[in-house]
Amino acid sequence: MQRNWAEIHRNLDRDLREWSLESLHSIYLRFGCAIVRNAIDRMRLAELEELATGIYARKPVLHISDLDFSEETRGGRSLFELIADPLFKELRNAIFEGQNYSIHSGACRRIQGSESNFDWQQPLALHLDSQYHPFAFTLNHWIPFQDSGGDIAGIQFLPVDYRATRMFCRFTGHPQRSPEEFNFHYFPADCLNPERIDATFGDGCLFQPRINAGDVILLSNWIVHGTYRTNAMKRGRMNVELRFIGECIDIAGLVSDSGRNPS
Ligand SMILES: O=C(O)CCC(=O)C(=O)O
Ligand SMILES: [Fe+2]
Repeated sequence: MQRNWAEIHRNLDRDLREWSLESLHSIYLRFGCAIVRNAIDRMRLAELEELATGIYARKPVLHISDLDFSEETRGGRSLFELIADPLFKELRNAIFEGQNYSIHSGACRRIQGSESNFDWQQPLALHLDSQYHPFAFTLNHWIPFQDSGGDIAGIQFLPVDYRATRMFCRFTGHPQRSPEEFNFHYFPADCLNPERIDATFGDGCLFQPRINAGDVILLSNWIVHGTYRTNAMKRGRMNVELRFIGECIDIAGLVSDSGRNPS
């Protein structure tokens, strides 16, 4: 189905002050994602970036966790400070209405630039986090330390609601072949090839925003996404991911454009 992707991308991308809880919750349900611009105090972001750089210098692993920040600062600082604005907690409560939720993880990741030569992670191909993580609905906050998606590798994602995404990925809840690493045997091998995505949703469906220091992207374990890096993006990027997990694979409240459940 061809949709007006440029308009959808614009609609889900707003400044913190332009979102209400109702508009953010409803856009997140409808498109499986949203961008909240200028949601983080820059000083706080810069302080945590400096701490992250220091921790990584001593500990060259793929991901450093919120526990590392806690140990580094004797319990003084946490990555979760980045989503201190009350809107984020209100959104969590709305999304997980009717079920309990808890912190799944708080972590940093570094993605290699096209011409940098560190031992950072290579760009991630399109995936669902549920191919790696539990199936229970998980709200992810993706937060870059630098302005990214321009000169620096950003992120891309397919703004489609979580149940339509799950159907597109032909997820049935049952293994589809003998066990593989993580949960990959629950998904057909070719379900996320870019041609199939374009053929199903139309050109321009993937959103590859410029996403700046101070902005937050709301994603989930049921959204198609991956690193967005072109050859022009020479420098590496560091970002934070903050995840909250519920008890169920589903969340309440999803209705389609026509007011019916999309089935
Ligand atoms: O940061 C990236 O490039 C990919 C991040 C990702 O896959 C995630 O946050 O789940
Ligand atoms: Fe991911």
